[in-house]
Amino acid sequence: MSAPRTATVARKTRETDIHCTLSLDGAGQAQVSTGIGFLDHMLGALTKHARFDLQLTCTGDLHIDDHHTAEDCALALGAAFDQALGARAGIARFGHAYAPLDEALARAVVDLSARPHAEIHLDLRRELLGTLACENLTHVLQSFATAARLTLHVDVLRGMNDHHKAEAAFKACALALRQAVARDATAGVPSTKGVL
Ligand SMILES: [Mn+2]
Repeated sequence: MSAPRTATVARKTRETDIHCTLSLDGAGQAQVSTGIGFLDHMLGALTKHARFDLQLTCTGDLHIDDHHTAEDCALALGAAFDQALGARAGIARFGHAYAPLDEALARAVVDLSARPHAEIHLDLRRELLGTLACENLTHVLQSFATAARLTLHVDVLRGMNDHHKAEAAFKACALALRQAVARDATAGVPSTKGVL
């Protein structure tokens, strides 16, 4: 039984002040307080279905808008994910999953490649979900992929309700990430290059 993979990141700028502790080997417990309710909801769903544990608090410049808070929380979470993974040895590396939420269906495909790349297609039609701009949901997933140094493709394949579509997308990401970080004792460093 290996030690739980955890990391803590503190990130402070003139725009946001964030404390984030992430365990990749958790029980799905989230204590998230970003000041943006819908973002809390999405990060809670991600944590729950990836079986991470996440404590994240942010004090951000929400008097301007939600952009800096949403982006910086994702960057802090991604940095914690990267640190918790360490050398990326002995893990599955790849994961893919579909998640439905009623009429909505989302697919996420992840490669813990150490090469940041995100293709995010959420097909959201509303301007806002709660106080979070829908464009910033895309930005959150892109920022997470960048800081976590992973390749992430997310497609909402169908759906009518934007809340459903967004939640299905984060659940699919969670399930794919859970697969990708899973320990695989036979994997070594799972790259023909010998390094990730
Ligand atoms: Mn930005």
